[in-house]
Amino acid sequence: MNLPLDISPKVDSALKSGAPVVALESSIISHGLPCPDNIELAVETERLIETSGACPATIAVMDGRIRIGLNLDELEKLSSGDDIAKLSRSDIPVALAKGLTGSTTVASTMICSRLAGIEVFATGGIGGAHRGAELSFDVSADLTELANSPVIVVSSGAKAILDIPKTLEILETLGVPVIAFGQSAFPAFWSRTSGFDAPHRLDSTREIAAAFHFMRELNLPGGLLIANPVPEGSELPLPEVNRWIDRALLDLERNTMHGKAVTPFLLDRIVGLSGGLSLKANKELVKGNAALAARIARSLVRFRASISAARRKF
Ligand code: PSU
Ligand code: MN
Repeated sequence: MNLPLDISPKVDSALKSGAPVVALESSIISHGLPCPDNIELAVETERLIETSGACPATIAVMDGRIRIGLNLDELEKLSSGDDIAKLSRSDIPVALAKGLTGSTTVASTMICSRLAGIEVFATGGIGGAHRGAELSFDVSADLTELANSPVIVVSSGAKAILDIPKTLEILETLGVPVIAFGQSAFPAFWSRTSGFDAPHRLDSTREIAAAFHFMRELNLPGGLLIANPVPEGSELPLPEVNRWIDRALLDLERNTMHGKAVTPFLLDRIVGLSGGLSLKANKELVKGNAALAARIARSLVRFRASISAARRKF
């Protein structure tokens, strides 16, 4: 492969032996959460995936090389530097050309996962259509990437700061299967329900593995979006969340912020407005998604083994 791509020995041996692997993004570390909560969560999430029987692989670009599986020093660097670039799909080729260091968003983590052969990826909430997107045209590249890269993205839905119905409409147009896990409602990041139903509901990780298998067999590009609600005890009430969001959006207008700075600005403002409650919920939902992603990765291995066993019989 003519790419500066390094897979850590641990992740490499897991992939080669067909063991379950779960990718993790790094933009959430550098731009989604304050320090030191970000590094604590990054380490804890990796540990949780390990104890759930899968190999964690945090992804970033370091000095112009795509890195799959980071060590503690590297995670710390991404958690404490103010000058870490936020790299989405359109930024990756330039970052490699310039030898930059940057954190990967959902979109670019999907691209790197595909390159490494990782099929399951855990995050917090995906990007989507921002409120007012009909005027600003601010729609995250996460959505188009879900239609392109074959990865199961385990999230708590789209971030509640976004326009959820518009985001769901775009995903439908793109033909991305959006699947709520264990409930009908599409979750809203810090809250278990957004007030809108997800197009699909599945209740077992085996069914998710089967859906992904058939997506591949149908030769459909792209992945699945799994929407896993925040754990019950950590949920924040939607009406209160919406008050914080409205206030943060007013501050955003005053700051005339745009582009990739918008999402980190809003998340940070809401941590302040909620007195840290949103941060606590964000950490718990990421851990919940990591644990579910590990179960899905294990189910995928088992599902494939059962299919090849069945094939051998006939
Ligand atoms: N999940 C979180 N916090 C985050 C993100 C996800 O709990 O900060 C990041 C992801 O990297 C996602 C990005 O891709 O926010 C969306 O940014 P934008 O809206 O600029 O595309
Ligand atoms: Mn945007």
